[in-house]
Amino acid sequence: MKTALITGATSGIGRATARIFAENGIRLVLCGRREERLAQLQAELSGKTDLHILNFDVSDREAVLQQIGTLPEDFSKIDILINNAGNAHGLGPIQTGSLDDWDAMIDSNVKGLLYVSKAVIPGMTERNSGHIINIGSIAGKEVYPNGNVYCATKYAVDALNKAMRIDLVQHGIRVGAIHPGMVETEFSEVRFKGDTERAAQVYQAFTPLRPEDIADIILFVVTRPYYVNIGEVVVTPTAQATATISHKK
Ligand code: NDP
Ligand code: 8X3
Repeated sequence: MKTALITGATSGIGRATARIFAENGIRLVLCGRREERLAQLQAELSGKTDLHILNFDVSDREAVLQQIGTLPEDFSKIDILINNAGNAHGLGPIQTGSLDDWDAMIDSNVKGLLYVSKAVIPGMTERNSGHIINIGSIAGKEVYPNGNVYCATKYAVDALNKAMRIDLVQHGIRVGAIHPGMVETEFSEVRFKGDTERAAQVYQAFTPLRPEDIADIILFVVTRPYYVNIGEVVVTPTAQATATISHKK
């Protein structure tokens, strides 16, 4: 049985991935800050697979290293790492951007991804096996108006995904990124600081991706034969051609 560690498992893409992995008999280490959501997932999925929850903020490096470093033996050999935790905070021109929003995005999307990777990769290099999936974004392929710092963090994820692929190839570790366009999750609610009406408008007048669509792709990527490495997948709703060009009715 393989073991997967998923960050950001309490919502959206991470939660959908936890569910499909559980259905497919993958042992789970599920991470997030919202303890009650983790407990709910544990209750929902523990009949389907072995599951352990970790409650930490990915930007707290001591907590990341301590919690992943002291996993119970049954869960300590991570075969699959899903670096998913992250969010956008705000959408506006750089000249009026908030330093707190910038810190939050850089701390979770970039530094958090690095801290978790630092905690997991040594076990993989020791065993000369493993699979890392980094959740990037089309925002890491194309800068769009008002996206500035969020785009910069996702460009960093794209660069780190490529860097991991290069540095880890000698250890037989697979590395790949998924770069989604618009997926209807809590992403826009977080970006617009709880303004649910504005968040809902993002997904109106076209059919957005569902988190389950991304989870399906992740399952496909991690279930290929070991000699197959999928380096990156860019996936958008059919109605979205680029970050800024969508066909809305
Ligand atoms: P959600 O807001 O639904 O989920 C975000 C998840 O990340 C939550 O589980 C949240 O958990 C976790 N998270 C955020 N910050 C931290 C932190 N500092 N420490 C620990 N966990 C954290 O959004 P999505 O599912 O859409 O987002 C998942 C990933 O997908 C993100 O990296 C996002 O950038 C990316 N993405 C999303 C797209 C979209 O359109 N939705 C498109 C392209 C990429 P908790 O709050 O419990 O800690
Ligand atoms: C989330 C998708 O287009 O809002 O990364 O940047 S987008």
